[in-house]
Amino acid sequence: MHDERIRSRAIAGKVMSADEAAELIPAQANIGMSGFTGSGYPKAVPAALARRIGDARERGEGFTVSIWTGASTAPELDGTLAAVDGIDLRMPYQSDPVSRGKINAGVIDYLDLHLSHVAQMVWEGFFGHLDVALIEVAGVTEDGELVPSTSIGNNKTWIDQADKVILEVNSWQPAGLEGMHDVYYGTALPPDRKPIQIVSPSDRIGVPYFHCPPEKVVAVVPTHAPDRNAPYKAPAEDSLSIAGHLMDFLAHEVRHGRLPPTLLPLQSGVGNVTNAVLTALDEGPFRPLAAYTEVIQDGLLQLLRSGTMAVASATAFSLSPDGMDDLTANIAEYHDRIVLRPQEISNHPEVVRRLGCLAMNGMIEADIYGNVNSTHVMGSSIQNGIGGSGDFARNAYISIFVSPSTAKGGSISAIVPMVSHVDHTEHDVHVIVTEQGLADLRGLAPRRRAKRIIDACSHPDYRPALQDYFDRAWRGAPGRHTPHLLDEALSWHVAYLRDGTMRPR
Ligand code: 0RQ
Repeated sequence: MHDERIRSRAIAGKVMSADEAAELIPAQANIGMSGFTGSGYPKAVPAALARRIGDARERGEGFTVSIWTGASTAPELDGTLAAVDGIDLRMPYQSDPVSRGKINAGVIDYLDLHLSHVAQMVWEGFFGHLDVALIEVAGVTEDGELVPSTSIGNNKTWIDQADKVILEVNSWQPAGLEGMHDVYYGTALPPDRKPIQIVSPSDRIGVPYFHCPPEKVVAVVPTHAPDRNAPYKAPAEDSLSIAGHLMDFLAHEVRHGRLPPTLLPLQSGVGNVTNAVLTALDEGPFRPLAAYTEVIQDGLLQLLRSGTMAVASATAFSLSPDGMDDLTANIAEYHDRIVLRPQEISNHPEVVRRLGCLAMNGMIEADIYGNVNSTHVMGSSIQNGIGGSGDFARNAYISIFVSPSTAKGGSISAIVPMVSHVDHTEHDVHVIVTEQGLADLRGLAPRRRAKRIIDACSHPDYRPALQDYFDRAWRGAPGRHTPHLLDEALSWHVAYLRDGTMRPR
């Protein structure tokens, strides 16, 4: 099996065990790893490295490493290394419960970055020198070209920048992935940048492989292991209501001539709510659709399967086990309708703006003026990170944020007087949707936005208190453009931390 995947003789000569490969990583190294939304991450060497760090710690010789990726990975990577306190700095996105806990405990430094910015910042040298690239690939060609796996993320940059490259060749990944990727080698720093020549989501501007000088490869570890592939939950009632409101909104925009009947290229965040929206689109009237997005989740694959969607561009898959079985079984049919790109291209602001993407992302909370918090719980604790939401929201044709109107069994309102952290400002947020309804904020000054959001999106249990806050702010604030009572604006969060609920007493 591995002989078929490792077709280069020079590379095949470097096969070794995960433990041997982990020994080649220097203490305190900066390591660029593959992996994006639970796909295409290395499955064996991170755990071997965690064992090595754990053993060294027992001898009193513990060390740490810094982990750079595309986005979130899996327990085998983030979880194992965080559990042995082996991570010094982590960037640019994670969603692992163990590493989240260590970040919030102050053990791991975390840099939460716009995903399209990462490669540029690494070229500029802000994070120091990249010592090792640890990359999962689906295979190596006769010429030593690397066949990317189920995510691309920042792999091209890691391979280019690192002193040495460790490859995991995963024979579990479908061989039919070969040719699906479009790795663009034309990016540069200003003033040498050229336009990104993508005018349609299906455009290919690169090559299907990563180039890597064979002498840079110091180890090759064969694996046969699945991606994280978490199952999606059956859509909850809230998700179905949100999807329904969005479908009505899109139909309204088509009727008013602001969107074509095929809509515009979709971007959708990951999660159960956005997956439910994609499912609703399959039953809707709009077709053929296209996606220019970050992640291909089950809902998007289903749209491609049914023919509702013609083509999808992304940087990674994020599939359930059923979704992965479908991709593997029908990969020949999907092959020419899916393009996986480096994340600085999948999320490129220039392309997102040109194509006019419809961006749909989840949020933690929004305030009555439309500022959105995607990342922090109660002001201080990171949940996941901004990911690509800002790359798309800031540049989208319509920027949409979705969430249930309450969290934690109703004890938290997702609509608050003032957000406890801002990721997307009122200027970047066009539409907010909860199960209660949809607020189209375009063209509305702050006072009218507040009325629209409170009336359409807030939960009835919290609506009177939000209206009361706004009314008193209107009367009592020092200015009436965006009136706030500063000694009260975050009192809902304070109440939750003190009493375990935001509910008015
Ligand atoms: O926590 O599981 O402990 O109960 O947040 O919330 O409702 O399951 O929703 O999975 O869609 O996640 C914003 C986090 C929403 C996500 C966020 C708690 C809630 C639960 C998850 P529990 P839900 P989702 C593409 C684009 C930023 C990155 C992004 C996200 C947990 O969408 O990370 O958009 N977005 N990337 O209980 C306290 C609130 C809360 C709250 C929810 N108001 N207060 N806790 N929660 N609202 C992908 C990439 O870029 C890679």
